[in-house]
Amino acid sequence: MRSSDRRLNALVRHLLVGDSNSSSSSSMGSITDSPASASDGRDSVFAHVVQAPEDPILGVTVAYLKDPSPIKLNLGVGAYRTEEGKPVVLNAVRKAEHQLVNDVSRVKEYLPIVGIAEFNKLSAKLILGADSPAIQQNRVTTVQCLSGTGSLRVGGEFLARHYHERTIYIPQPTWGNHIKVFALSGLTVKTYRYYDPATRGLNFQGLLEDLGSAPSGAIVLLHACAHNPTGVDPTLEQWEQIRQLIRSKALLPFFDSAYQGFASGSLDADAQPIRTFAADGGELLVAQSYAKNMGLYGERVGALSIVCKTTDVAGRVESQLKLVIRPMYSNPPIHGASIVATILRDRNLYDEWTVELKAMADRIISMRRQLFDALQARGTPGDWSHIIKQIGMFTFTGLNAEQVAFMTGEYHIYMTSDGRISMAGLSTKTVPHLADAIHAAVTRVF
Ligand code: PLA
Repeated sequence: MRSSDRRLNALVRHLLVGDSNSSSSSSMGSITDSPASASDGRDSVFAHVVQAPEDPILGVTVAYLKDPSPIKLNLGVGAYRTEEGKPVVLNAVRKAEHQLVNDVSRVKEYLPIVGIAEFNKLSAKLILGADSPAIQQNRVTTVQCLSGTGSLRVGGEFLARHYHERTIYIPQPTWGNHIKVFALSGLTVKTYRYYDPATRGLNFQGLLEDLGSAPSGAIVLLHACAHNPTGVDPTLEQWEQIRQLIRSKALLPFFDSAYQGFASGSLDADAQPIRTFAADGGELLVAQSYAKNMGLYGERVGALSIVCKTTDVAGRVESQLKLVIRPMYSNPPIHGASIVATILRDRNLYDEWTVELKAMADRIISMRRQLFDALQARGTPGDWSHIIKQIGMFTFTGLNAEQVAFMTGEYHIYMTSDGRISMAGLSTKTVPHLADAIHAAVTRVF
């Protein structure tokens, strides 16, 4: 029997039996009157669909929202909060938005497939530097994408279609979504050693060995700064060695820049590794996100830039990026990218933004110090100096999954099961609660 017939029969059977709770169970009811709630689901065409697990990061927020406890604390997703624990909209963003809504000449037409041209130019300048030779020589193509994730995905699909080596090496560990984004783009995902749990620092030797034995031409995903989840970045000297290795083996660097300005508080300092790669004349990709540094999380604003050897190549690459984007989401949304362009083009707004950005980075750094001091004060066993050594939004605490579960169960503290905490979600008021929880976890749960 065909499945449509089965469905029909099931509905008919149901109607004949009747349903006392249903308002439409009269003998005159047609099958289309049948309320959805009347089915037990077995007749659904989707009956075989199994429940998927929550996302390991965004699912933390789902669990947090369900918890009625007044002391609950969400240190899962990397989203900036004020000292009062509130999300912020930056003043520079508010002012830009006012300008935009007051400008009656603005319309809601479709954007071009590659987005707002001015936004793209300004984004390339922001990441590669105002004096970038690659920009001056017109060999960078930039397309507006849906935040960092969308930029990575568009870049991944372009590479899977047009690049000769389809293997991408990602650091171990990395942001969990990288694996899925690149695998679904059509690339083969492999890892390179990055983090050493013993030192809670960089496994530089392992990194060099693994990239050294990667096949020539392989793509290498690099976190531009503020590595997620470890908070461990190479030094500038180590970056230089990485660059030489990558170039000598003709590997293709793909930078993920989700935290420019959030690591050091300086947009230029955080972009330095990318700029040294661009300065050697070689090719690279970079995915930019404005989620964190402009606080535009839900606006989904980002850009993918591909630095090419020549203007001609860049033009052809862009033509192919359009073929990736068009069937995916056709063209990007206007509002968020207009906010970014408004801020980046206006000296005063730009300056105001950089001050606000620095204040966010500084608050995170001060949370590191406060948490470290609080653990010292409690005499919590272990060396916690990595809390102040690591950089960016996250501390990779070294707590194991059982300790994390304990902290959630007993202290209502929500974080990813790998022991990562978002320092940006912490405040002076909540540090003691977190320190108590960590102390209890390491002294009671092994
Ligand atoms: N790349 C890295 C390294 C990230 O950490 C994130 C976000 C992104 C890209 C994507 O950001 P975007 O698409 O919002 O621009 N990571 C967050 C959020 C902050 C998330 O998981 O989506 C995190 O908590 O890890």
